[in-house]
Amino acid sequence: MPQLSGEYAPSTSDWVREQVETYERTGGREGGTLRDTGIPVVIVSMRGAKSGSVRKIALMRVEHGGAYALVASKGGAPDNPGWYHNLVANPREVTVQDGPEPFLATVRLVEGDVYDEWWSRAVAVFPPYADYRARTARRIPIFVASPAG
Ligand code: F42
Repeated sequence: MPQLSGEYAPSTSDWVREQVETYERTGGREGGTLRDTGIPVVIVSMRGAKSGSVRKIALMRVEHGGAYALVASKGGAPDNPGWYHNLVANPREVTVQDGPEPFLATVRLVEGDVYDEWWSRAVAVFPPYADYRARTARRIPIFVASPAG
């Protein structure tokens, strides 16, 4: 099972840390949705841009053709989430878990028509993304994660 090497540094957000750990412990049988919304999440592991530690987050599951959009919405906050910087710095040190096993992934930031396509898919899965966009002048970055190799 592909795992990133190094020390795991849990999210400083308790509910996220708990969701990540529940999902990983049960292979997604528990902790697989955003609270009681019934909308599925995925677990993304990465290398910290400053710490070099293994960081893990949960994100809404936006999948198409085996690739996944990682939407750096952070609830429409004015600043990007920390994990945005991790993926920019270490785009090949990423795993995505959508079910029992994680897979090694490579991520790339998308722009233009590709961004618009993935944004539409993301809002279709999780309509609140549209509210987040309306809430901030920040352009919400989207990475696309594809299986490595
Ligand atoms: N967040 C989203 O942005 N989009 C989603 O679709 C989304 C869905 C979702 C579903 C379930 C769930 O439980 C959480 C969900 N979240 C979603 C929240 C997401 O998991 C993250 O918690 C959130 O986006 C904030 O990410 P963050 O990386 O800012 O995490 C904070 C809480 C954090 O852990 N901060 C750490 C700290 O010490 O303050 C540092 C984190 C970090 O990665 N640091 C880097 C390092 O080197 O270790 C350096 C980063 C830098 O700034 O260079």
